[in-house]
Amino acid sequence: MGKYICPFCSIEHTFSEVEFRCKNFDNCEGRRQDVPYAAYLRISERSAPVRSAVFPVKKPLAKPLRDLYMPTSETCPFCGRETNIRVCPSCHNELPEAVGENKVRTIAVVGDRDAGKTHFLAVLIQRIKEICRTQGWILREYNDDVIKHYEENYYYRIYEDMRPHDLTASGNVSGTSVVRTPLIYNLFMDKTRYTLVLYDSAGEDLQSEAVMDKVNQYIGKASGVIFLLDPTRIEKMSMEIKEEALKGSSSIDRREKKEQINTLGRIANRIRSENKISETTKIKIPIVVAMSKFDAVSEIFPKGIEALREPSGYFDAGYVKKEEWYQVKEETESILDNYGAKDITDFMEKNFKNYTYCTFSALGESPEIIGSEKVLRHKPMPHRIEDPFLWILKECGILKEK
Ligand SMILES: Nc1nc2c(ncn2[C@@H]2O[C@H](COP(=O)(O)OP(=O)(O)OP(=O)(O)O)[C@@H](O)[C@H]2O)c(=O)[nH]1
Ligand SMILES: [Mg+2]
Ligand SMILES: [Zn+2]
Ligand SMILES: [Zn+2]
Repeated sequence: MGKYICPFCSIEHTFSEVEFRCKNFDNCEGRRQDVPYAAYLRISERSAPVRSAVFPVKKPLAKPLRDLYMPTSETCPFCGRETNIRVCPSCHNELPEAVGENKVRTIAVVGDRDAGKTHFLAVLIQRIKEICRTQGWILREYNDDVIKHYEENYYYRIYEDMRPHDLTASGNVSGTSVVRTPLIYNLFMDKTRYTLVLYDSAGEDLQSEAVMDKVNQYIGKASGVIFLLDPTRIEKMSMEIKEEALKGSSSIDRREKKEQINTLGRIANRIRSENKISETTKIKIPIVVAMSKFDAVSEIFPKGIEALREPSGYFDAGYVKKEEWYQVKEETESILDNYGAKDITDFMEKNFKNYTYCTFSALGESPEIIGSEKVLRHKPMPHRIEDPFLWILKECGILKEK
């Protein structure tokens, strides 16, 4: 209690350490080059942008209250104007309001290159908005930057240009980066407001623990992790998939593909080192292994795989149905075990306390290859894409299970 983790730089602070930014953006005398913000952007001090003053609270709250409440406003020591813009003392980014109420939940979407993370996030947001409409909830972008970020880096390409996304560029660069910019939403459910912070990752960055240390700190601090597993990379499965579907469902050469278990291993290591969890203790952070690209593999699955073929029943219900979830988990796990991915299920069992499995498709069909281009014949037709997300919300105490 009384602490929060910055959704931008992942550094933990106590409530009383919060700082404020002057609202007098253009005329404040305290305007100067914002060096902590430049460090967050990984640009040199010299090129730091000039922004209005950032300052700590003048009089901290009395000790017993200090850990209970986050200060809500302060006056600028330079121009005297009152401000309620709370910023992180480490990176100077504006903090979502829910930070002070401990109602921020962060979800890390991870997996190898080409596993489908970017398409998953692009389509998931649309699907969650649909669910919210049926339930009378609201999912709203945290600010205009998020609207722009989502539209430009996730939405337009597949809903309007009808072309699949390129693989995501590494976040290990200076300046702004798509993957270092989280997607932040406010979720209004009944009378409660939550802030959801969704992190995409570049599979390329997850190939090295040294890079992960620099750009993927959020993984170890996340409220939940979604690990996307690419079925077209599970050898026994890929041998049965039609050539055309296989080609359309992948952007990298077969020889470039790495074993997915190794990435899962690095994720576990990252969580262990961040939270000082020993090798012999199971990790408690909820994690779901979500098999992507179901459309490309559904044909090859044997009889008995039934729940996975049905649309998700949580859409109308607005809660996680225990029985349905159990079937989804069992069927996915049995597919992994039967198609030679038992290394994954064994690893999960050994390393995680709170884990589950599911299967989804973001696009609903393989992109088509025309000449040297990949195109989408239809707008995304997702299948069970909400499942991993809703399970994490349940584990975070936001959604009910019945
Ligand atoms: N058949 C099928 N293919 C998909 C689906 N989603 C993604 N793909 C294919 O997988 C490729 C990679 O998807 P991305 O979402 O870019 O993968 P990523 O995990 O973000 O990859 P990195 O950014 O490199 O980490 C796409 O270009 C598509 O060819 C899907 O739902 N069905
Ligand atoms: Mg990507
Ligand atoms: Zn920060
Ligand atoms: Zn000022």
